[in-house]
Amino acid sequence: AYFYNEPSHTFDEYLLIPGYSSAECIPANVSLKTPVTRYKKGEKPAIEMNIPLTSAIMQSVSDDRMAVALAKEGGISFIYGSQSVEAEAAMVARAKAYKAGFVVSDSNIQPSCTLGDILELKEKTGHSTVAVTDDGTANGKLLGIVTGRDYRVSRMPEDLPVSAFMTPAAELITAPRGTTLSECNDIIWEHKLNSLPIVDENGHLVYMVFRKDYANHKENPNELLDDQKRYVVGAGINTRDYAERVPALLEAGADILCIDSSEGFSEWQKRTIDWVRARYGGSVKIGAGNVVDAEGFRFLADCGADFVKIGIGGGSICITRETKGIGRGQATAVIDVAKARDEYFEETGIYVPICSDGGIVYDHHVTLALAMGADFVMLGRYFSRFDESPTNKVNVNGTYMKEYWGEGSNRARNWQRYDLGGSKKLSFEEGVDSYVAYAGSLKDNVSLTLSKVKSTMCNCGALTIPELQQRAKLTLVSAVSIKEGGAHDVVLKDTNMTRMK
Ligand code: MZP
Repeated sequence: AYFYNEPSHTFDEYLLIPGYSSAECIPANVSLKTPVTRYKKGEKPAIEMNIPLTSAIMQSVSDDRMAVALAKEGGISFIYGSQSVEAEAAMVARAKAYKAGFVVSDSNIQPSCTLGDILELKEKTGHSTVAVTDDGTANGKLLGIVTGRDYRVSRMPEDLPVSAFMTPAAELITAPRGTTLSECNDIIWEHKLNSLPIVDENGHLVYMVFRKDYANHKENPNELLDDQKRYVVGAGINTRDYAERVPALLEAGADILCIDSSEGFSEWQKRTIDWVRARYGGSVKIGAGNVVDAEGFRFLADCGADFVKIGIGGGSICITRETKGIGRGQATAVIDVAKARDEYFEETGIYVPICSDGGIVYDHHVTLALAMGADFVMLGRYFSRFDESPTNKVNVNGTYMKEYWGEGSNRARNWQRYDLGGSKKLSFEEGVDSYVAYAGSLKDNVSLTLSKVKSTMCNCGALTIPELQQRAKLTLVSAVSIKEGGAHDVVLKDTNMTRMK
């Protein structure tokens, strides 16, 4: 057996030592832009993110709603693959159909719906506006808009011409009754309207379609858009059914794929990437993983992976280390793989971005992962706590929680993720089913997290992620000094106080 000389460490065992900060080093000057896909020296990556965050390929984390919310902030969601090909492709298509900034409604419902159905949909999705279309899809004809806190159907006085609602100077852009929801979105987008009157044959107003975020829309410079102002959307795949899944996801508009596996140093990943390259060449972008050492990285880089994901056993819901005895402390894994990534770049002139996946507990762990060499991170628990995650918000003993379960749990039954050519089942669990404390909106939390990341970067004298990677000074801390890092030797006034992470 080979024995590593050093123990493997995790993020909590490291601290950053500040470097010189010039007067320029202020959070407002920090750029968090980062590469996502491989590129040659002197060229630009095909896909970059404006913030270094991706959401985990998990049932309890990444669906179409999460994908849109995260892309709005500048990151990428990888929609979970542990569902049928059709269901995953439909989620990708819904996220891609969502036009940046000017979507009327992202929930559609059939005309036979009851008020109860609408309430249920609203509760499930958190949307305040629901469009009723004749076939329940965005391509169906728009029959009405149900809006407002009390879900009254918005009816307009029937005998008023639409011009009565417009200021004389306003350009009168209307749509006829029967316009589809998608068409309304297109018109709203094209003319940058706040609202679109739907009129009958006599030019009388039937109802108004409002831009979804009419009240508080502000352009976000970080928004991650590809062609045609659509959000960038990722999707998970497995090493079994890629011949059916990949074409369907690409057809639905996925911009980037990622092989979702608990252990990626395998022939199965090579076969999957080979198949994608043989069929699509380099035009389809595909990440692979997970690995925890230089050998695993080099294998996947040589296979042609666009990015490589790092992490085994560090996820908050993961019990792989306990059940199978495999894994490595996440910090050590990132440091080792980052070194291999840099050597690979030196040797081949090809930069293969790396993603630290799992085990981020505190916001400063994001900064540590980046300082250790990660180009971006993937988070599950973090995103599962937000309004936008697909799971139920439940009240447990007076506290709001969201459900969060691992892909290797009995609940998810994602056998493909743990598959090493065996039978189509999970033989034993590698993940748990859990609750996480509900934390509000993605936007508010991501902006707080990133403000902390930027602030620490300034302490290290870095205005970009590559500068942070070059300049960071990292130190291991002893168990005793970890204790020193928290509040200590004082009596906390609020004994139930949950300290802000
Ligand atoms: P975390 O952000 O919750 O700590 O970790 C999320 C990561 O854990 C995922 O991106 C994935 O790599 C991993 N994961 C997902 N399900 C399991 C499991 O059931 C798991 N064991 O380890």
